[in-house]
Amino acid sequence: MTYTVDKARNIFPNTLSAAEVPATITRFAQLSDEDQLALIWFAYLEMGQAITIAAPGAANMQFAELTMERIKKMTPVEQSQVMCDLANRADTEISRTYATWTPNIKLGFWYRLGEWMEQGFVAPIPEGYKLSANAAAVLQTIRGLESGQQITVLRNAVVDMGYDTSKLGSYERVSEPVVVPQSIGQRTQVSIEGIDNATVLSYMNNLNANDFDALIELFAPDGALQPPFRKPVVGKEAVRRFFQEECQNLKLVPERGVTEPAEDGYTQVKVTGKCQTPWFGAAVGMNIAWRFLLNPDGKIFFVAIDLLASPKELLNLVR
Ligand code: 45D
Repeated sequence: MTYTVDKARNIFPNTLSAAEVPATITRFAQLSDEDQLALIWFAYLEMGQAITIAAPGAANMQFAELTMERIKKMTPVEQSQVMCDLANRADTEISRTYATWTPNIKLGFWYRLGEWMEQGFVAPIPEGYKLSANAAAVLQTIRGLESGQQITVLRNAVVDMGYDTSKLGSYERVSEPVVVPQSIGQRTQVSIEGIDNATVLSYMNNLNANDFDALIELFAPDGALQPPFRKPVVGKEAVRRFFQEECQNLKLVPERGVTEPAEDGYTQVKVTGKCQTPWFGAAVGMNIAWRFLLNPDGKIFFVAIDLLASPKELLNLVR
C-alpha cells in the first residue's frame, strides 16, 4: 500500500510535541470575552518585559487601516464592544472583515490596538480588572510555558478571533504582498548534522530566502504540509498559498537529523532545530521538528512541523 497523507502523519511517532499549547487554547476559548481580552493584555504586558516584539511594517498594516481608523473614532464603550465581538466571534461587520485577514494582519491590528490602548486612544482594560479564577489559572499556565510556546498560544488566540470563515460563504482573502526572494549572493546555506539529503537542505535554504517558487517545486503534486497543531495543507497550490501568506521572513536553524528508508521506495527524514519568527527575531527560538516523507522521486510527499515539548526533544531522533 502506498502512503496516504493520513498514514504519513504517523512517521516518527515518538516525536513529543507541546500538547500544553492546544490544551491552553481550549481552556482560553471557554472564558468570557472580557476575561479573554484582559488575560491577553496581562500576558502580553508580562512577556513584553522579557522580549521585544517588532513593529509590523506599513505593508502589513495598510489592509487593517480603515478598520482601525473606524475604531479610533468610536466611543470607549463602542470600542470595548468591538473587541468583545472579535473575541466572541460575533457576526458583525468588523468581525467579518477581520476573518478575511491572514494571521500577520490580525497580529498587526492587535499590536496597534494595544499601543492605542496604552496611549489612551482606545478603551483600555479597566484598571484593577479582576480575572475570574479560571482565567487566572490559564494565565498561570501560560507563565509556566517556554517563550516559544507562549507566543504560539498568543498567536492562536488572535488567529481564532473574528467571525467563522466557514460561515462567510465565498469571500476574498486579504494577505500581505509577497516579498521578493533574497538575491542569490545574499543567501546563506544551512548545514545539518547527519543530513545530506538535497531536497531537505533545499527546503531549508529556499524557505530562508523567501524563494517560494523554488520551494514549491520540491513538493510532489499531491504533497502536503502540516503546520504545528493544525491539519495538513494538501496539494501544491494550497501549500504555495500557505507559504506566501504565512511564511515570509522566517528563519529556520536546523541542527541535526536522521534519514532512513521507508516503505515502497519512500524515504523518511527527521530534523530538529530552531525556528525564529520575524515578530520576535532571535529573542525567541522555537524548538521545532520537521518530519519529512519523500517519495521515490525525492519530492516532498509530506512534511510535518512540530513545536516540541521541551529542548530535550531536540535530541530525540529515534524512530
Ligand atoms: O485581545 O518549515 C492586546 C511553518 C490585548 C512553515 C492583544 C514553519 C487584547 C514551514 C494585548 C492588545 C510556518 C509551518 C489582544 C516552519 C487582545 C516550516 C494583542 C513554522 C489580542 C518551520 C496581542 C513556523 C498581540 C513557526 C499583539 C513555528 C499579540 C512560526 C501578538 C511561529 C502576538 C510563529 C504575536 C509564531 C505572536 C509567532 C506577534 C508563534 C507571534 C507568534
